[in-house]
Amino acid sequence: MNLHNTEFIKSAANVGALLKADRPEVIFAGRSNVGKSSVLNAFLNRRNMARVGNTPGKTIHVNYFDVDGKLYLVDLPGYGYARREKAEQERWAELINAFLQIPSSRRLGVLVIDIRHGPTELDMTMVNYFEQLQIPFVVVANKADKLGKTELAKRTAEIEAILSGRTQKVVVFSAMKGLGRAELIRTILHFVEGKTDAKDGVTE
Ligand SMILES: Nc1nc2c(ncn2[C@@H]2O[C@H](COP(=O)(O)OP(=O)(O)OP(=O)(O)O)[C@@H](O)[C@H]2O)c(=O)[nH]1
Ligand SMILES: [Mg+2]
Repeated sequence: MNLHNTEFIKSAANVGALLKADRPEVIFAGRSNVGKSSVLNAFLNRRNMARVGNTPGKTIHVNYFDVDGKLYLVDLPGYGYARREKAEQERWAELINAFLQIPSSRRLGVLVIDIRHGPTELDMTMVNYFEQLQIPFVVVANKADKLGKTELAKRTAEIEAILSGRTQKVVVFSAMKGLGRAELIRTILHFVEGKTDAKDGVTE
């Protein structure tokens, strides 16, 4: 699979615009501003594939990217943006619910949390969503560059303890520094193709 051969397909703003899940999907979910788009870009080693914003929670869109005609990467709108109006929150819930309920045989969730704060209560709601719908998920503990060594180890152990037995794995990550990228690639490709070695048939 050639990760370079990725293109933006569609930004779905309403339920009717969502795509059929006719191939495996990797779904990036998480709190607004946690770095979902940045993690997606880091995964692809592309600077501007998914839009990275300074104003969180602005867009309520489900963004689809096609990887080599074999996989969809899906950037979900973030949750928990405090200043969002109620009508917008309802629109978020409707879109996410509709998306998650589209029948699909192969879906992997990538739950992006902030290594300094997560998992928050809303993150645990997302965990419950994934579990109810039997979508396996990995946790990307992002912004690791913001912590020192000791604090990093402590926070990682805490996150692992809270989510053990529920997530496939916790990947310590920094979209800014590229930390954890190889592990995330390995994990995602293992899911998509059943391959264990990230270099196996992959063009990065
Ligand atoms: N220091 C640091 N900053 C990061 C990291 N990842 C993302 N950021 C910053 O966090 C902010 C939000 O990043 P986005 O990727 O837009 O976050 P998002 O979750 O996609 O946000 P929404 O789409 O608005 O929900 C940006 O200013 C990024 O530069 C990281 O690993 N380390
Ligand atoms: Mg984003």
